[in-house]
Amino acid sequence: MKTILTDIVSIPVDDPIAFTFFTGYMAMLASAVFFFVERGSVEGKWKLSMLVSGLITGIAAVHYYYMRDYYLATGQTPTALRYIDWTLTVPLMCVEFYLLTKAAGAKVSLLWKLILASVWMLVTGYIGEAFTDGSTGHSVIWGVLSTIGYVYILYTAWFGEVAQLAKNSGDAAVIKGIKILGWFVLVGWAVYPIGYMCMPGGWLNTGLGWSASNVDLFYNIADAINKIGFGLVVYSIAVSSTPTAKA
Ligand SMILES: *C/C=C(C)/C=C/C=C(C)/C=C/C1=C(C)CCCC1(C)C
Repeated sequence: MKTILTDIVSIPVDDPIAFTFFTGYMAMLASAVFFFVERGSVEGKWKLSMLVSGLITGIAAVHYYYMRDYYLATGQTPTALRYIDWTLTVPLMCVEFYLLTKAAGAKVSLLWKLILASVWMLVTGYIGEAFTDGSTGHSVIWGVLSTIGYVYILYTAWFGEVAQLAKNSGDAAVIKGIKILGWFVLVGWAVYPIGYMCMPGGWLNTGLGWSASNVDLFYNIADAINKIGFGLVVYSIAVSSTPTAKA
């Protein structure tokens, strides 16, 4: 893909969306470097989890690099790039849940169920956004269908297999870590549907008059919190159960 116009187009100082695209990019890149490097200081069984944290933020950094350009050059929401990024990174977050509970007996079937639910959530959300006719009906139908996938992941993390396995692990760091990740899914992930509802025809757009430009603002803030936050939780679990690691 060709880099679009970064050198020519300037950042308007009063544009918070452009600001979050740039800071989001740098934060993702810095986090990826951090997770890749720190991978070397944790115990062997946590190295794969740390690698996945680095991949999540690294993949996001590359997409932010392009989304930033796209937004500056066109002023439009980079919907396709956004969903390509999520389609790679959200399943990787499911992999984190799987890896953390693997020692307690998590089966590959759990991983597939979570991945399937996340793909469902994202494909329906993409249809809702990319193929909108600007009507509330379209936005609501696809938003509700998407939410089914979200609730499934939420339920699994809080009450389902993931929660059960964490409890069975008997590892205090894992129990606490899964609890915190559950909060990320409940609160941090809930920011995305708020952004979604700002699109033309969305409830917050038609109901409260929130501008469609808020979509990217919510998504950018949520991405930084969730992707980097998830990685840091995994890192703290790894460090607290690695006797020699210095945090
Ligand atoms: C790193 C990216 C993450 C964690 C993305 C998460 C995205 C969601 C939880 C999106 C959820 C949506 C709904 C629950 C309904 C409306 C459509 C979506 C796709 C925005």
